[in-house]
Amino acid sequence: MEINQWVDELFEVFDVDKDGVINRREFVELIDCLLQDKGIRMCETIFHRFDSNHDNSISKAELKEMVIELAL
Ligand SMILES: [Ca+2]
Ligand SMILES: [Ca+2]
Repeated sequence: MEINQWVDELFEVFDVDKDGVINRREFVELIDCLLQDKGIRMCETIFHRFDSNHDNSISKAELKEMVIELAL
């Protein structure tokens, strides 16, 4: 998935009030989703996005990629 498309999807999901920006409350939800296994669809998407070798787990290297890419 191309990065801008990925960002668009993240934004679409987490800009809950659709005001075009991610506020702190929305950001907390985003990070909450990214960092916890809540089983919602977006988490699945995130998981598959960063499980580069598709072994159904996130290795330290893959997590590093995620942190770099998402600038966490
Ligand atoms: Ca918003
Ligand atoms: Ca993996």
